[in-house]
Amino acid sequence: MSPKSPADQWRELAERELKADPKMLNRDYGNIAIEPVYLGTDPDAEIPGVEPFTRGVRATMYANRPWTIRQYAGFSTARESNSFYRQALAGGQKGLSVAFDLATHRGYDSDHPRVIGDVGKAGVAIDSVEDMKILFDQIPLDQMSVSMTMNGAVIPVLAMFIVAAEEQGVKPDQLSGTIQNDVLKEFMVRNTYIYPPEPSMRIVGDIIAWTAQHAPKFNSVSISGYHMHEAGATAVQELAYTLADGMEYVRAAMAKGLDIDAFAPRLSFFFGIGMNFFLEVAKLRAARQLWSRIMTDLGAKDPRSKMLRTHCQTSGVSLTEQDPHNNIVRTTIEALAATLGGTQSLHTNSFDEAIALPTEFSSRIARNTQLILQHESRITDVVDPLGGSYYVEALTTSLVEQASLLIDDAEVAGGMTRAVAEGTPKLEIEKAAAVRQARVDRGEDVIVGVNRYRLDTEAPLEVRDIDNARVRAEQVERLAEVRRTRDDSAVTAALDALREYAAMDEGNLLSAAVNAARARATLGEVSAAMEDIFGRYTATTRLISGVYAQSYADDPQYAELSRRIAAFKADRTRSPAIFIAKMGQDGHDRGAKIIASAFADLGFDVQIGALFETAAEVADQAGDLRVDAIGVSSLAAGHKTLVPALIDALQARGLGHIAVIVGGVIPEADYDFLHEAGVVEIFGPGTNVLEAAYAVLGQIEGKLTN
Ligand code: 2CP
Repeated sequence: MSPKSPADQWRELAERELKADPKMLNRDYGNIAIEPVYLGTDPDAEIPGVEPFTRGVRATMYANRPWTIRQYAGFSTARESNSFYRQALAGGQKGLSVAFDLATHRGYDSDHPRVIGDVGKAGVAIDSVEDMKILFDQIPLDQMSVSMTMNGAVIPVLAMFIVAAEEQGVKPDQLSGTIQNDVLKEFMVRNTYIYPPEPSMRIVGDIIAWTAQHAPKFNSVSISGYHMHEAGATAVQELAYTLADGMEYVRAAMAKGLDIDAFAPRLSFFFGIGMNFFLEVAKLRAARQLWSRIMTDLGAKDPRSKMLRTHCQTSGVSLTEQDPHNNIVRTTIEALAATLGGTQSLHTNSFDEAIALPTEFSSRIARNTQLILQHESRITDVVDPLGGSYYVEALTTSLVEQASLLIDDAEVAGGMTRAVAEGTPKLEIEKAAAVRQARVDRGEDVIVGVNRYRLDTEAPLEVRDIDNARVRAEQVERLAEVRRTRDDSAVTAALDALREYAAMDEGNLLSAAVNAARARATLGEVSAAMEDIFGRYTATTRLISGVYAQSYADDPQYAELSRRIAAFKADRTRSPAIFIAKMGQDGHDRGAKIIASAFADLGFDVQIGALFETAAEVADQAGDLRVDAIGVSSLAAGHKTLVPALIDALQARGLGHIAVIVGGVIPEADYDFLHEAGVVEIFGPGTNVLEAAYAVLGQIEGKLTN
C-alpha cells in the first residue's frame, strides 16, 4: 500500500476536526479559488496538525476556529472588574484573563501594611472567596474559559476560584481555563514569587497533579516566555529558557508518579510578540517544533502531549509614551505576527498601556484590532499561510538550532531550577536588555516618535487613575465582614491541615487550600500558613557591568560625562552616590537594573536596594549609605502613594538634602503632583539613559553647592 499523500493525511485530520467535509473551508475571492491549506509538492513537507506541529497544532487552524480573543484585565475592586469583563464580552471578547493586584500576587491581604500603595492598582484585589464570587458574578464558569495570571499566591487563588465555581453549582471537571503557575520565570524576571524555588516547584507539581485528576479541561501551567521578552531577552533566549522551564515542570510532575500523557496535554505556553515581524512568526513555529521533539524525548506518546498550544501578548516594552497613538500600529503588526505564527489565544495591548491601565476607549481599540483581523483581513481563511516561505522556514530552522544549544547548556548546568537559583539566565537576559537599550539610546535602533521623528509637543492623554485609598478601604471593610461572619475554629483547623501537608511534604496543598477557602480563610492567611513552613524568598541582586561603557566607547557625550564624574571625584574624593530603590510589591526591575548598570559604568557610586521595600526601609538605607540621590523606579502605579511617603520618611530622618528622582511608568498628569511633593527629576518611558545621567549629576552638584 502506498503511503498517504500529504493532502490525504491533511483531509483525514481536517474531517475529524470539522466533523464535516473540509471542502466547506474552501473559499474564493471572485474568480480566485482559495484552498484551506497549501501543502506544496514535496511529499515529506510538514502538514499542519501533524507532529512536530511546525505549521500549527490543528489541521484546520483558524479556517475552522479563530484564536481566542482574550484580553488581560483587572483593576480596583472585584465589582468594577466584573462590570468591565461583562462589557468586554458583550463587545466581542471571547475568553477572560484576570489581572490581580500585586498585593494578591505576593500573598498579602489588602489590610497588610506592606501593600499600602499596591491595592487595586495594577490588577484586581482579591482577599477571599467572597471577592472571587463577585468577580465572576453573572459569568457562568462552566461556559467561560478563564485565565488567571497567578504564580506566587497560586494556591489560595486557584482554591478560591474552585470554591467560587462550586458555589455557582459548577464542578471542577466543568472548568476550562488556565492558571499561569509558572514560578521559575518569576525568579528569573517577573519577581512575584513568595517561597524559595524548591517548595515553589512542589506547588507547581501539586497543581498539575490536582487538575489532572479533578479538572481535566483546565490548563495547569502557562509556561511563559513573555516576561523574559519584556525583560529584554532575545528570541533565542525566550525560546530556550521557556522550553527548558517546561521540561522542568514535566519532570516535577513525573517525579510525583504521574504518567506524562496524563498531564502534558494540559501544559500550555505564553510568548511575547515584538516588532521583528518575521522573527516573531518563526519563533512560534520553532517553539512548536522544539517542544514536540522535547516531549518525544521525555517519553510522551499521545500527540496531544507534544502540541505546544500558546497564548501570546503583544509587547508592552515596544509601546511608547511619546506619540502614543503609534502604539495602535505597533500592536497591529505584532498581533499579525502572533496570528500568522499560529497562536491559540491573544491579548493585544491598549495604546495607553505604556503610561497607565487602559481606559474603556483604548481597550475597545485593542479588542477591535483582533476583531478586524478575524473578520476583515481574511488572514483566517488559509491555514499557516507563511509555511513554505524560504525566509520564514530558514528563520525557523536557525531559531531551532540556536535555542537547542541554549537548552543543552541549561541541561548541562543541571536543569532550570538550578540555573535559576544560580541566577545565570537572569543575568544573560539583563545583558541582552542593556545592549538593546544602548542601541536605542544611540539611535542605532530607531523608535518612531522617541529617538527619531519626535514631536515638539505632545497632546495630553486621558488615562485611567485608580483611587487606591478608596479601594483599600472597601477591601478592608469586606475582609472584616468575612472574618466576623465565619467559623474561626473551622478556619484554624483547615489552616493547620495545610501547614501539616506543607511540613510533611505529602498530601496535595491545593486540596487542603480548597478546604480553607470554603471555610473563608483569607488569601493572606492561606499564604502565611505555607510561609510558616517554607519561608519567604529574598533575591540577591547582582549587577552586570561594562555593557554601556563598551557601547559608548567612541561617544563624545559619554566621554564628557565620565570626565565630569571623574572631576567630581577628584574634588570631593568620592563619587556621586545614588541609591536605586524599588518600593511596594512592584517587581518590574528591568529599568532599575539598566539604570544601575549604566550609571555604574559612568562612574557613579550605585547601590541597588532589594525589591519590595517600604518607604521607611529605603530612607534608612539611603541614610546609612550617605547617598546624594535616590532613584525610585515605579512601574506599577504606586508612585503617588509611595514617593510622598519616602520624602516624608527622609525629612523625618533629617535627610531632606537627598535628591529624589523618579523613573518608570509615570503619567504626565502626575508630574506636578510629584514635583510638589519634592521630586526633582522625573524620567518617563523612552528616556535616554545618558540624558538622565546628565540630569541626575546636575541635581547632585546643585544640591551640594547650594
Ligand atoms: C481550537 N479548537 C479546535 C480548533 N482550534 N477544534 C477544532 N478545530 C480547530 N481548528 C478547540 C481546542 O481543541 C479547544 O478544545 C477549544 O477549541 C479552545 O481552543 P484553544 O485553542 O485551546 O484556545 P483556548 O481555550 O483559548 O486556550 C488557549 C491556551 C490557554 C493557550 C491553551 O492556555 C490560554 O487560554 N491561555 C491564556 C493565558 C493568558 O491569558 N495569560 C495571560 C497572560 P479542548 O480544550 O477541548 O481541546 S497576561 C500576563 C501578564 C502580562 C503577566 O503575566 O504579567
